[in-house]
Formats: sequence, C-alpha cells, structure tokens
Amino acid sequence: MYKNILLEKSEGIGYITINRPKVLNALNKETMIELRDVVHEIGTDKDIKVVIVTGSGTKAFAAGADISEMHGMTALEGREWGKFSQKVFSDIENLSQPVIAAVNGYALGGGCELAMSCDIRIASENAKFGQPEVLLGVIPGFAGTQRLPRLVGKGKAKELLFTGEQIDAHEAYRISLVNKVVPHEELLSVAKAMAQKIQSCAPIAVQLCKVAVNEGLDTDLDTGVAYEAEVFGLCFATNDQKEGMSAFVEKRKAQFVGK
Ligand code: CO8
Repeated sequence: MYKNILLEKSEGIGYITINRPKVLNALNKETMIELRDVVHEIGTDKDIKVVIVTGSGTKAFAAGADISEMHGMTALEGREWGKFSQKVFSDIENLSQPVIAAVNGYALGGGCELAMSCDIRIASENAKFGQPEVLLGVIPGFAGTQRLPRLVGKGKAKELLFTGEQIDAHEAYRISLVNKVVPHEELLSVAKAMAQKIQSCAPIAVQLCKVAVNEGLDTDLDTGVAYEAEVFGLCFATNDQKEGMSAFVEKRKAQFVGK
C-alpha cells in the first residue's frame, strides 16, 4: 500500500519502517507524504497501543532529508517543504500512542529530527547521530533547532548544530539524546519489550502522561502543574483507575481495558 514505508501491525504494536535502504532511508517528499498518511492511519487505529519507528537495512535509521531532491529548491519551496515536514513530525510527537524510535544506524539531519519527534529513543550500538546541515549550507528544517536543545540543553545542542559533528550511540546516551543503547541484534526485541511493558499499563493513563509532559514542557511550571492537576482529575473518570486501585487493595493484578 505504501511505496517507501512498511507498516506492520502485530500484538497491539504498529511498526513503521522507513524503507529506502539504497539511499540510507533518505526522506524524500513521497516518503514524507506517506509518513503523514501512516501516522494518520495509526492514530485512528484503536487496536494499536504503542508505535515503533525504525529504518530498513542495517546501516541507517534515516540519513536525512533527500539531498538530491532538495538541492535545486528555491527559497519558497524550501520553506514549504520545511513547514510540511515539521507538521508531519509534530503529528508524530502528538500521536495519542507512545512512539519509540528504534535507531538502527545513521540518524542524521532529518533522520535525527525524526528520532527526536518520537517519545523514546533506543539506539543500536552502531547508531550515529548528528545535524550536519551546516556542512550543506542550510540549517535543520524539521524542528531540529528546537527539539535538540530541549533534549540535550542549549550548549550541547549549539555545539552539534554549529559543527555538524556526528556522535556515536554512547555519546548520544551520555548527553540524554537517547534512552538506552543496546547491541544491534537486540534492538527490535528491546523496543518490543518496552512497548509490551507500556501496553501492560493503563492505556488512558499512559496517553495522559504523554499529553501532560508535552503540553507542560511548552509552558511555565505553574501552568504545567495546573494542567497536570486537571489531567490527574480526569483519570478518576476512567474504569481503569477504579480497576487499578481496587486490584492493588485486593492484592491482584489489574486488568486494564482502556476505558
Ligand atoms: N539524501 C539523498 N541520498 C543520500 C542521503 C541523503 N540524505 N544520504 C545518503 N544518500 C545516498 C548516497 O547518495 C548514496 O547513493 P548512491 O549509492 O546512489 O551514490 C547512498 O545513499 C549510500 O550513501 P554513501 O555511499 O554516502 O554511504 P557511506 O557509508 O559512504 O556514507 C553517510 C554514509 C555518512 C550517511 C553519507 O551518506 C552522508 O553523509 N549522507 C548525508 C547525510 C546528511 O548530510 N544528512 C542531512 C541531510 S539535510 C537534512 O536532513 C535537512 C533537513 C531539513 C531540510 C529542511 C528543508 C527546508
């Protein structure tokens, strides 16, 4: 159904795989349009509880926006392309389901920006991260100048943005760009295990955690805390809250239904 993306749904997990391995999964327009559509499809699929995003092949998660497609763009075309892709990544960030990036190789430029739009990043030992745009005469255009400092702090983000330097998975872990680093062959099984662990929790509570973090981080602490109180209150309108707390009191395992 999709040309450049593989979409698989299994046991409540949606697997999105960028599938252009010959060009290291470079993100061309066609792929970004498909990614938008896949994200929409998954976002409206009640059976999908967690999403895993990865790249096809062993070498790359995504080596950036497609340079061969971009190099002849006008200023206006560049602006439109950037805005379109920013929206796709913000749709990923705001998907109701948690999204895990399983970074299997190069995550450069738009590839790093794609990983950063996911909620959690797990990197294989051979993953490499970077924002090499300044080496091409541009700046990151898919929100890298905004998400990178939010994840690693202003100083480190500026260093990576100004130098275009690539860092390995361990350095990415050290600066909190990724949550964990695992042997390459274990990447998908670790991502799946994390997805299953998330799935065993109350689904609405997990979704509301995501909303509270995302909304709160873009505001001041008092506003974020007030927002949390509202969302916390909402949880008491769910069956899962009653089930979760009754199960604790009755010393049994909770059976959550997502209602
Ligand atoms: N775009 C298009 N093709 C690519 C890309 C890319 N980003 N990356 C790799 N490829 C292609 C290569 O051209 C090559 O194709 P071919 O076999 O036809 O020559 C194939 O993939 C394999 O690549 P290499 O032979 O270069 O493989 P190496 O192992 O030697 O090197 C690297 C791997 C280091 C990853 C290298 O390919 C590289 O440096 N790639 C480019 C990385 C990069 O600069 N990414 C940032 C792109 S810009 C960006 O993402 C900005 C986003 C914001 C845009 C805003 C728009 C307004």
